[in-house]
Amino acid sequence: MNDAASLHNDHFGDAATAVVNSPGRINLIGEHTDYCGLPVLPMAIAESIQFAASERAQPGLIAVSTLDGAVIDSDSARAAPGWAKYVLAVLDQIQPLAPGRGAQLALDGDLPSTGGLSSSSALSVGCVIALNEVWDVGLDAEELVAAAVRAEQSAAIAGGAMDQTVIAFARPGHALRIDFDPSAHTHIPMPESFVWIAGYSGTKAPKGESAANSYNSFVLASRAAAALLGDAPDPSGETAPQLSRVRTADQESISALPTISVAQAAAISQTDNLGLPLDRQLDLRISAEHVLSEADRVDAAEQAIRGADLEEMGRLMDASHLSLTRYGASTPSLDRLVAAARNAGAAGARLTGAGFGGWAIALTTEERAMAVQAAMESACGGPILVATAEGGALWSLDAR
Ligand code: NG1
Repeated sequence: MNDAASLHNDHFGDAATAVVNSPGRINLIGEHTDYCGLPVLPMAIAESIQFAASERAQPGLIAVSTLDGAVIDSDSARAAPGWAKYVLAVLDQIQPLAPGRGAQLALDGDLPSTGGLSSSSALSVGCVIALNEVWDVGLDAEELVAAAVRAEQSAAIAGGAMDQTVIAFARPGHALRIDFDPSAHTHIPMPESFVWIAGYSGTKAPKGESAANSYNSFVLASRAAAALLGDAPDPSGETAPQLSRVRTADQESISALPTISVAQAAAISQTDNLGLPLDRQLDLRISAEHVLSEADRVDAAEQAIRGADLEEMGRLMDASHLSLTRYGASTPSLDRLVAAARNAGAAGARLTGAGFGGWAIALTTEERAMAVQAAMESACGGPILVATAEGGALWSLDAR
């Protein structure tokens, strides 16, 4: 029995009827592209959050976690901080589909909640799947992911769907290329010669808090850039302009994109200002240059991984990090971590996830792995982990 199942037994006095393992992820390449409808290339990792759940007679949800010993009761915990916010946001999505039903949930895990490894999405996806099982709601895989995305968007930032998708659908030994426009999932075998090291920069990436503005600025800038490059806003306001629809824009038009205020960007894209200060300035040229070049790097990276071309993959990661630094997503400690990995002989290194703190990844070989880990640890103090490609939360259900 895993620790979540034992906790469920101990705390609620009966056995769980649903057990889900929801992993974290590293994104290998394709950063800040998902909310533009452009591809990403992440993989699920071994570090995860486990859920053990069962039905209870009273409506609502009681959740208990070994992570901090907290007990959350949906009747009284609306202002609860941290992980509870995501669990309650999921409840808001699923409870209307199962009116009057109640659930009890125990959580355990070893996934760091420091930003960059997707602990919030591991929570959301695992919780959606657990409630879907316990209440027999009948959501299919795509609907489960969509519910988790909506829950997180309501709890934190106007994010894309990369994290929830890979956490749900990943297969062991494979990275997952995710296309959004049109939607497609491609499982790409990970070469045995590739060793992935992830290191913490020492600074949290609080996207639900201070970094939310930075992230949402990127989202709004990309929408306005797409509108100016020719993707006309939808008059109903239902879908925002997306850079995926102007992927072939010429360099001259991209170079001519202006710097404008949030108020202007919202007007041009005919979308919400995403809670940003109206006079904040957005550089649309830098936005489009990063996003469109990063999408090309995803295509090239898929080929490099398929061909087990470590040097080429490393080169693409270095280029991605440079572009993200210009975009405004990196920090001095992420840059230190990346430089330390490269100096120790990594083929390439880059920040992973939204940035603003959190984690960086390096690609290396078995022979150099120890040296790269040691260098990353001495640059920022750790923790450092060797990231392996694991199965996603839906795979964990099927593998039972
Ligand atoms: P992280 O930093 O792992 O939460 C966020 C978004 C992704 C994606 C990346 C940047 C959420 C839940 N996650 O990832 O969709 O936009 O930033 O590539 O919003």
